[in-house]
Amino acid sequence: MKSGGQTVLRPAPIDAARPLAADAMAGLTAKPKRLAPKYFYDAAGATLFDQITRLPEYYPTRSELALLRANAPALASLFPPGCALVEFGGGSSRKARILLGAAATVEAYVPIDISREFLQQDAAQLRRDLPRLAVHPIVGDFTQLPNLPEAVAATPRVGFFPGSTIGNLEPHEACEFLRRAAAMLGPGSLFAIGVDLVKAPDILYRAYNDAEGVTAKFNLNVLARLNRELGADFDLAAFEHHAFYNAERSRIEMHLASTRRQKVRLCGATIEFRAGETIHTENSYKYSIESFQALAQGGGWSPLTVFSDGLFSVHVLRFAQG
Ligand code: AVJ
Repeated sequence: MKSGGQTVLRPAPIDAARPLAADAMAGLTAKPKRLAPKYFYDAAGATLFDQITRLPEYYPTRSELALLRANAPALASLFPPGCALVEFGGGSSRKARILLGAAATVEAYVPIDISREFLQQDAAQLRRDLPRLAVHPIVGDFTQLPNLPEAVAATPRVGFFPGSTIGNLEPHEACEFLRRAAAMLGPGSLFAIGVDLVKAPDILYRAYNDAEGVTAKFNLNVLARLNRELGADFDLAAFEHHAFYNAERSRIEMHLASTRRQKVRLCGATIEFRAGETIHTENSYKYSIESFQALAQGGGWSPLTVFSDGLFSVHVLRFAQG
């Protein structure tokens, strides 16, 4: 901002210890430039993602909800009596409620999410709707795998990781996550995981390039967030949403491409962009049923059953040994 030739400082909190500032700085000074997909989800990003889940082109949410509804009794019949349902980074209990409604045997629900406010609201509503259920929300990043609450220390566990969020991890990270989830959930536990499937590239392409441009807004919102929270000066009109299927690596890639040569200020530094240079903002890995089962086995889990409609899959895994 300029005023009478003087640079007016914005009230930009500059704190390298803050994960967003430190990560944004590291990612935007790296080659190639990148930003982690977890930063999409501020309040505006969560609203945009919610709109994505209702787009005609974005099949994953509809497919997964239908699979959960159709197979909830079969899934629930596998749950150990008196178990705790532990949900990783779900964003809302909407999908867990389908399982909770079919499995009267679930005693406790432990949602793990990064948003405290959201978790508390959701937990309060769930306690009203299902008074017999003990709800123990944990504030945390699902990849950090926080300790489970004392109250479920002696309870058999069922993990639940819907939404194909596991697709944001590199396959070796997903394997490591599954290994650590096994250690956290313990021997004999089950794990239900939603995983998007490899399919015709045009279907995948459309799911991330919707006609309304909601996914483009969602992608660009990460730059708006850096402007809002870090006082950066990204010109959103000078970046374009790029999403494409990388068949060699079985993943959708999302990028933000600079439409021209430009400089952006961020946390006291100047970030330079060449015309066409991109920021890599997301990978969304797609698996076949077999390739995900092989990954799960590498992480210590045995495939028990899988539900699929050809577009999306819900895997049920068991952790046999300690
Ligand atoms: C929440 C990671 C499963 O990869 O489909 C949707 C995020 N990005 N549209 C996905 C997303 C663009 C979504 N996941």
